Amino acid sequence: MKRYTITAALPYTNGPIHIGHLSGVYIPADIYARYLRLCGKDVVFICGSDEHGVAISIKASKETTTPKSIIDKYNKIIRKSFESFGISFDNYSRTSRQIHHDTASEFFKKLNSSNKFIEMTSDQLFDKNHNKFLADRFVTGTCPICSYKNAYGDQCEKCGSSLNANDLINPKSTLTSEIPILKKTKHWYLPLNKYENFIRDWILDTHKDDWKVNVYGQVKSWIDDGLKPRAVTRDLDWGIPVPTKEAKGKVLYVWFDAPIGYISSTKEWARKNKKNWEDYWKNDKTELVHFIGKDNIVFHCIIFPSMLRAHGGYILPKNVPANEFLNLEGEKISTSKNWAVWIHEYLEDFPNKQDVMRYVLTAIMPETKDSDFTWKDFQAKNNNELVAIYGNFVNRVIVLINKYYMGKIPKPELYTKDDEDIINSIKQIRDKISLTIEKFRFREANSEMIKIARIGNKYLADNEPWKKIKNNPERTKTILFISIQIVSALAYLSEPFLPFTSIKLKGILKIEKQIEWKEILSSNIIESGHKINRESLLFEKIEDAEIYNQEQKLEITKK
Ligand code: B3M
Ligand code: ZN
Repeated sequence: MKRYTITAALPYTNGPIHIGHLSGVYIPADIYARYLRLCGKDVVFICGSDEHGVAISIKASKETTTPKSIIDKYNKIIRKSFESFGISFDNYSRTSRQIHHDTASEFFKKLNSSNKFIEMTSDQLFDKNHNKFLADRFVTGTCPICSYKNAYGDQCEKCGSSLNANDLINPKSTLTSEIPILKKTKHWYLPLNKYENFIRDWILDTHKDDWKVNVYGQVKSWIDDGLKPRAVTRDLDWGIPVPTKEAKGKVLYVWFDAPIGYISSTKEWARKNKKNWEDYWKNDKTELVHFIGKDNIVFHCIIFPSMLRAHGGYILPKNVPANEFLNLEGEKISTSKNWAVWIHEYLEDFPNKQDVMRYVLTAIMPETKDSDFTWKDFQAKNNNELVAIYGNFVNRVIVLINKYYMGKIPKPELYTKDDEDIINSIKQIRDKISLTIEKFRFREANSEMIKIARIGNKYLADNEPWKKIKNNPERTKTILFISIQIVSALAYLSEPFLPFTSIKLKGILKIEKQIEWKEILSSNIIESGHKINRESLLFEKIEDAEIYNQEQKLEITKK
């Protein structure tokens, strides 16, 4: 049985998550994991909270509290948002846990003892008033690549370049706005320059056709520019202590420890489930896939793979299907400006409408370029697609079977070519969904899924069973028998996209059996004589007033 390790970027626990996170990372990863499980594959779907790094210290000082209370607070909120949205992680860990500290420390020690690092003393930015070195987000300045004025010491959010604090032009401390001085300090560096050929052979020479253009392009431009040694330690007081005596008071760079979090989360899961974690990380038959946003490409395609390579024994990702960004009402989502649709707030305003948001975020997923979420489009997709196509088709079939046969599935008595054609076309869609999901084209897969209901509606409209019930009962029975097979197929095939709806629909149909994906519709899913429940609505129309409220909520944040 084929084995898969699927990871989704570990969210920083310095704030709640919003629709951009879901659309870019967690929904595609969840669709992929659910689909593979339905294919009978051995899947572990891994995530957890990223609880180190400067972003967390900064948030703590803003809220005048400790990093620990920040991570506890947001870990709880984020975990709940994922759970209520049906993101089906097999394990959601935290990088503050002992198992992770141990795993990351061991990893560092192994690289250190096999001389994979270089140790260098150099001048680093230092804030005299706070008596602190200014790494990563503790310093901002002008980006040397795109001239954006507020780039961070580790990354420019404008052009996406990953930076070193010393590269910034006119650096300023974010603690005091002071101009920092330079002070000498020693750090451990991974000499990425030594891994250039490895990355070139592995990605540039072999993955031109099966990796996404945006991912391949970023890797290529990094390699073309030439890689430099990168520090994996920091002078900070929040993080995993560097496990060597000479590094007292220093911690591991958050981007060194965080990806190891995938490994420690897998270990934690394996321990709980009596599995061997190494099967998922060290067996070259296992496919490792990282779901991330575009700002994380360099870490997952260059730095982490180089770490794994330096360590030895680990598999490399088979693919890294990074997405672009989602905008909101035409503007960049911004946490600091509160320009976002927060998941925990959405759930309060629209309880039980997780699938609606999942559907919309899949339909507009920023797969090849940035895309835009608008509340009006959200409403239109709900009303014109989920209600008018999916819900309507299912409802018509369930109502008619209840009305004509008291809910008992009729026996088909008179087939026409049309019936066979329709079943074949649904089977083709099933295979098209497989193909597109396997190629990470989730938007297309989602639109194929809704096509099933569209075809079902057309079949009903063309065959008009309600006009035949009196003078052609044999034909009516067959049409409704075929229709209920399509409804059942939809219950299975929409599961990766609309997991809550799928459960609800299976409940109405009273079907429980497990069917492997490629077997769906290869025989009847539901038999004559089986009794189904009465109809109940799968989707409700969303009124203008509800949309207006959401738009107002955003308007207010602009003021
Ligand atoms: N926490 C960055 C982010 O949320 C980071 C991802 C870690 S994945 C190992 O964008
Ligand atoms: Zn820039």
